[in-house]
Amino acid sequence: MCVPLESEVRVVRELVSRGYNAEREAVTLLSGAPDPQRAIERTVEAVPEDAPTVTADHVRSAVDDGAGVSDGTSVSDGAPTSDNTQTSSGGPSETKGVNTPEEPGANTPADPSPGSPGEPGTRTASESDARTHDEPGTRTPSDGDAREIAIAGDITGESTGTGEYSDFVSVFRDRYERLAGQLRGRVNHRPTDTLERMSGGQEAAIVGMVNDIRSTANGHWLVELEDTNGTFPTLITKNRELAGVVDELVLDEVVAIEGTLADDSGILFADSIHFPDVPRTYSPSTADRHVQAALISDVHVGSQEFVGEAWDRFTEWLHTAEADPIEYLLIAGDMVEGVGVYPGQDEELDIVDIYDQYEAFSEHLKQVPGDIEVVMIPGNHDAVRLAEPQPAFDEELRSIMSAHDATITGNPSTVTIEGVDILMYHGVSLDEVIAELPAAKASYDEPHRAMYQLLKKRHVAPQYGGKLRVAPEDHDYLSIDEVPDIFHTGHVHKLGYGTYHNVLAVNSGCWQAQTDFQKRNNIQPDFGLAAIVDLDTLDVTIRKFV
Ligand code: D5M
Ligand code: FE
Ligand code: ZN
Repeated sequence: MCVPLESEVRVVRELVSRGYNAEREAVTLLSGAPDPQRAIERTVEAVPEDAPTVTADHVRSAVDDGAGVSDGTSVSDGAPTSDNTQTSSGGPSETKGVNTPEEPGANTPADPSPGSPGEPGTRTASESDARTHDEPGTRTPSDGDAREIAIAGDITGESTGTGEYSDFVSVFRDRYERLAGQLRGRVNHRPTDTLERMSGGQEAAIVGMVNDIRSTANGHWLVELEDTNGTFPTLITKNRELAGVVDELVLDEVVAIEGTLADDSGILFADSIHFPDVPRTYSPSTADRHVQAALISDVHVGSQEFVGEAWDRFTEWLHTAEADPIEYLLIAGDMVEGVGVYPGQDEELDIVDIYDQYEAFSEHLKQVPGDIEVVMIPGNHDAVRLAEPQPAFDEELRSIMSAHDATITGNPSTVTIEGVDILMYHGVSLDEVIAELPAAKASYDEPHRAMYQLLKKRHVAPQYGGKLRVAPEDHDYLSIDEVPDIFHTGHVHKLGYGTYHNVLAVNSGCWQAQTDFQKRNNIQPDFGLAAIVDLDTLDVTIRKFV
């Protein structure tokens, strides 16, 4: 029985073992064939004895002769056929919708019959040409003419921080100014130092950073706000509806509290709390044409738990006609497993040298079709400074990962693709938001709800300190100045998505099976999944590759 081939790397290895070199396009065609093993056999038979290199033409002629190889109807002898996949090469299953998929891959996939134009999973008839007629299963490379990509809010090359105390003061001042600016027009606020001079019983409002949250002996809440003039206490009484909002507050975020001053003007009794937030009526921008982006993160190459087979299936699928609309691949950090990230991590390393890990990652990235535009930001396992904002990979790492000519930018960054603003952030703060907030508002099972909180607070790292390190810079790169159309994070290794005030939030899963740490903590990671986003509608489809 032959071994199923699931990636270009394996196609290349197979050809090399038979003494052939191959043109890149030939490898792409072979790995995208419904049955790559059989396509290789046919091709090798068709290559003239004196030709050392397998060309794309060789593959095409072999595939033409070999009935059942290219039409997507054959079932390969070696490849396992799964009950809910639609092609013999092990195509992924899908779910579609705008809520958290309860069970990704549970939906019935499209009918596998080839050649019926317009049906899901089949290339549209209007675009068919001689080549697609011959090879309905293979990706047609896009020429990239319609592509537009721009980056904003990237720290790379702009870092001014020297680590001095004054830098921390300026980054906090800037955080306050940016977020307070979003709130000032909405309330009739007063500076904290003027409030105690006002006469008691008056209505007043404060725009401030949350400096302290404490419960009183009577079960009320004391929330101290700080502005550039000083601090002022507010009281949120337990029997008010407002008390339900207190559990959403975290230290260092900026809010406005409106209320009534006590008789002695020493405290403000809160009537309402305002977050910088995203307007409810926000109307996201979309692309002018049907084009898709695949959103992933946390590849963790170098870990013993890296799921290479799922990755191979994913990249193989990207070579099929079904993935034709995918012109962008966004990777939100943790390309590699890194070294020394957590105590005991070395025991689970497959590749112990960080540069070797990036070499291996680069090989995996080469499996992605060359016409797909790749965008990458770093995460906490990557070889850049840990403190956020994190700059993009340096020259040495870029040269290792140069094969794909990816757009390499900092964490966080706003990447504008065909008019759609995508805020990419790795997501270390999500751990903190999930730890601080009640499960109904943020949990590992619904990571997108934790993302909603970041949008509401208009800051990707609202709470300073804890595990998350913030680098002192002259301005705050972590505040969300402009509302994004899509917010993409990773880090928690759980897949979840949904919309918050019309902004699409997607937390991608990972490509790493359960680690010892996760086993001990009973965490079930979502691995081998890709979120495919239609940039013209912001619809999401989850594809499963395990
Ligand atoms: O993060 C993956 C997820 O698992 C994220 O929620 C942090 C958590 N995690 C994983 N390992 C540890 C250890 N050893 N301590 C604390 N938290 C951990 P990632 O960035 O991929 O490690
Ligand atoms: Fe990770
Ligand atoms: Zn991470």
